[in-house]
Amino acid sequence: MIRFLIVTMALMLSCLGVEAQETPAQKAKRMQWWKDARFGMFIHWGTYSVLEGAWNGQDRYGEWIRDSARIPIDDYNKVKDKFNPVKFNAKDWAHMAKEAGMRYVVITSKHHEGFAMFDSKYSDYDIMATPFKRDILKELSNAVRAEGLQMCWYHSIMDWHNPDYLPRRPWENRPVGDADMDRYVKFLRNQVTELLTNYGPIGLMWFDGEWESTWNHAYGQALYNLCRKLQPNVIVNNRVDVGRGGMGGLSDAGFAGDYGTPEQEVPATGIPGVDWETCMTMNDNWGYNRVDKNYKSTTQLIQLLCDIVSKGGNYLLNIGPQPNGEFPPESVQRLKEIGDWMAVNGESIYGTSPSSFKSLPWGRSTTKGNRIYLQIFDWPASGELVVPGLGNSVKKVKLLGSRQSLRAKRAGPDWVLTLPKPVGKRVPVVRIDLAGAPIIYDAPQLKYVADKFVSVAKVSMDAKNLDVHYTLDGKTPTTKSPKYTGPVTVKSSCLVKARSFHKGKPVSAVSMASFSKVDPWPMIQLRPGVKLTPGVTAKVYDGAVDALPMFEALRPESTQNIESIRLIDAKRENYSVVYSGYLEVTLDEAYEFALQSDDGSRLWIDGQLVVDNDGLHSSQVKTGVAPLAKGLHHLRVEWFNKSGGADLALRLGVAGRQLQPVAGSALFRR
Ligand code: H79
Repeated sequence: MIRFLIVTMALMLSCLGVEAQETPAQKAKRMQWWKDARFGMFIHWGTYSVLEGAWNGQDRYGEWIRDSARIPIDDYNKVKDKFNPVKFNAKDWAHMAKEAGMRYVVITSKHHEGFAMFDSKYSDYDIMATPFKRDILKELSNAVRAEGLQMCWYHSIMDWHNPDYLPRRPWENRPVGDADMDRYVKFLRNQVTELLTNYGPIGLMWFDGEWESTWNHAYGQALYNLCRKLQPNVIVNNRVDVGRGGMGGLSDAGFAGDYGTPEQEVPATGIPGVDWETCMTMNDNWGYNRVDKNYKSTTQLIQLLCDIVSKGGNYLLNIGPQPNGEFPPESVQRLKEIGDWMAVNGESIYGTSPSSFKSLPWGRSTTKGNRIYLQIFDWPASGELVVPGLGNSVKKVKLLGSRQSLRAKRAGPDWVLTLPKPVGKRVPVVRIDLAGAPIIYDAPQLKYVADKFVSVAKVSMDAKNLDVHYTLDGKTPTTKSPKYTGPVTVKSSCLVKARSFHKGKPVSAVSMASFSKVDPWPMIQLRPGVKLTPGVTAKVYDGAVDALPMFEALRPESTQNIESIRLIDAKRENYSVVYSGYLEVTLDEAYEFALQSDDGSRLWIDGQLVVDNDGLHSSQVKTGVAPLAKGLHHLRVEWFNKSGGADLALRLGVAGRQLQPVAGSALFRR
């Protein structure tokens, strides 16, 4: 059987603000302090911290303890009576953030448990109801501002305390009673108003817990607007609205929110024009857990900061303070060590633009005007550091924290720097002053939908401002090879090679991709007499799952006929559907399929997996390609919804051309 390469790629999602009143230049100005800051402190502190991650003999819980340990509300309500952090000193915290090189502090004004860490007149479940009775947010905002940093709030939309909030946790037998989500939203807006009125200028609002089914775009847009109305310069993250696609954290266009929020992960590459901030724990929990000693090393944390900033993102690094009001000693030590590094190397972080290089084998890079910074993760044993494909002349090279200039010599398209003996520091940084803005000799980027084709494949080649020459016969491109002017059509199996040239000289590595012409999967021959009717069959299965189950082992609750691949019930939770039938295609071609779903889904054609979009996530598109002969093919789409929003759509087109929704007229069932 032909093994067919499946090309799946997450659709590029852009995260654009939707405020029509604001021009891109005005938004850029509002975002400027945050873009320059690059590094912030997250603080998860609340009633859960008192429990230190332990309940009923289990000690692996974090800030989700009320839910994960299934603590009844009456028991959990008593936890706040033990909140008495006598060693809390806002000035110490603010000073540690400042000394670590952080430029903003985001603290939980309210986490999912619903407890307000401030004096709220709209709730008795607040700091004034604890033995501590001090407005922590007031003390912290004053101290943070005194250090010259921006004070910011994390505020959970999801609320496990307020009786009006819906849904209840699935395991709870707390009656719904006369719960009223609209009334909850009023309460939420009242608290947000307090936070943006009583505590001076706030840098940003970090919402979370927006993924439950009760939150929607109208609420999200209105909450965003409220924040901007109360403080026109405030920045609001994208979790205010429902446009986020999974933990990757970026939003689709048309949703409110100023930036994307990848959680515990760093995007593979930067995304030009999209602002984002990776939030991350130092160990395995956001809230304090007394047995969690799985801390990342200081070097790892610095490398993560460099990686994120080199891709154009911000790093929001979390602390889970102890019940006594002190940061865990492991965190204090890491903050101090990061601060020592930032004091010397911070200029390679603050106010920088992303790396000019696509990738560097030994570390990361950032850019500032005519300067590039090189953050060295792997010190070369030879003492010679190759800076690949750098076209400029070099004016000056310096290791930050030392006075001496370093030697640089040109080696073809590269520069080679002579480093001093290993300096034994964490992540040394080299600064290069160039004669002009960086010119990088990148190998051409080859773009195509699939490397297996039926009739032709189209390849585009991009090397920014450099010339590209290419070959289709496996030879290394020279200036005599064809020059790239537009998409190249490949008609038979071959190896494509391309290289960038500058002023008639090869200046980059050779990029390559091999393409194969394949036989399309044969059409299905129906036995004589078999009659087809339009539409597909949908088998519906009840039950909560986190990923697509083995449907063969399950019994459907019902089987229905439906005219196309679409949602059967947008409101229902905890169910799965398998759609099956035949798809008719009109050409012998490689077809591209785009499967969009919330939560997970998969597409099978003729028994082969073509698109895998499984897992718990909000609406997300994945694509795949299948070579199909003209005629009928078996089609099967599996889909499930756990909770929250629901979505399903299938689009199709000849690979490389525009995709269209799969029409009911192309679908058949027996
Ligand atoms: O406050 C910390 C965590 O307690 C909180 N966010 C950080 C900053 C957090 N809450 N939940 N989670 C993290 C994980 C939740 C994941 C999921 Fe979903 C919610 C999986 C399915 C629904 C978000 C939406 C990710 C995929 C879809």
